[in-house]
Amino acid sequence: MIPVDPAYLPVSALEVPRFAGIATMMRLPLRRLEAPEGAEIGFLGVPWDSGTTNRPGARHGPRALRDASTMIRMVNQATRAAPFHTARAADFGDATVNLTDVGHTLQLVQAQFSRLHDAAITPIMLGGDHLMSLPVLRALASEGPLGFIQFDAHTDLFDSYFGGVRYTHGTPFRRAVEEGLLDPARMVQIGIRGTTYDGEDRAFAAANGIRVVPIEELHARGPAAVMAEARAILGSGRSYLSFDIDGIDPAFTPGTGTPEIGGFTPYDAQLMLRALDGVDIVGADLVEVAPPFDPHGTTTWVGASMLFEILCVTASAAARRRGRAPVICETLPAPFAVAQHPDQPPDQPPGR
Ligand SMILES: [Mn+2]
Repeated sequence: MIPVDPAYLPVSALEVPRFAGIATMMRLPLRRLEAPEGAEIGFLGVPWDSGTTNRPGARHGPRALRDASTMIRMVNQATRAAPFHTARAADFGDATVNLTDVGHTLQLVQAQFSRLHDAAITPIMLGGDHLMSLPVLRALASEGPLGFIQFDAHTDLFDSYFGGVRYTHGTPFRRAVEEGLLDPARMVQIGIRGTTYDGEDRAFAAANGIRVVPIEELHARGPAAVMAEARAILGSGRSYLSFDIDGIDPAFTPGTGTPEIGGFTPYDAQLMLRALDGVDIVGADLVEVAPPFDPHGTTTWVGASMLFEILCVTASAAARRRGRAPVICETLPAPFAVAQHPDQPPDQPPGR
């Protein structure tokens, strides 16, 4: 494998133990937002959780994810993807936020992601709570509405909380649709479940043509069938990938603000993320990891591992936009072809 630039390869654990040194994301080089040129993928943390409606703690997510991510190696053994060889990735540290002012934070975070976007760097945001996807979308949608795939227990399409507060982690995608940042006809939300208020968010989704895949449907049809449909919805246009760690069952990821039982497994999530290879992903995030509720570190470890899957498909898209083929590790045998399990019922996508 020949990397695009050896200066952007992670520190190898074959040379320096992974517990040693300063923990950058996946042991990538640390770069400054003030001089971002050269990178093609940029991790940027948003240590902010003032949008949470229940248990806070996601402000500690970025640092914990960096520590856990030092376990990540070079190659995806399931797909042979070599993301660090495919695109130049770097860690841009954490965005400046204002924990006491939602509006100011939305402005600050948008401006910092715009710096990456203006330098043609594809951002991967480390949350932080899910409200922080909104300023990232505002930074990325300058060329028009985006397609959108969301893995989550909740739609985050609610209108307001606490007597009219319109900016919480339960409302970002309602705002994003209203602002024209997302194309509702190219939106899909997977894993929705749990108790709810009155169904108003689902009514908004239905009225706008947003495809919601409830967890019951995902379990019944399986990841392959659901992702075939999701890819058709996203199409070939620019798309954003948002992964809320609470989409995964809290048996695996208890360290989050609003856990809901009955979720998908980490393996389901890996299969679904791998199925996004070839989609034109122009930005991504992983949010809602709350280390104070994660005493054993399982949630951060799952989150860091999902970020590697996200990086693989995002690096692939960044390379394709530049006319390069994604690098694969030819030393590995051809991947096992994961198909729909024969025990799954026949695929019958419902009408939208
Ligand atoms: Mn969410």
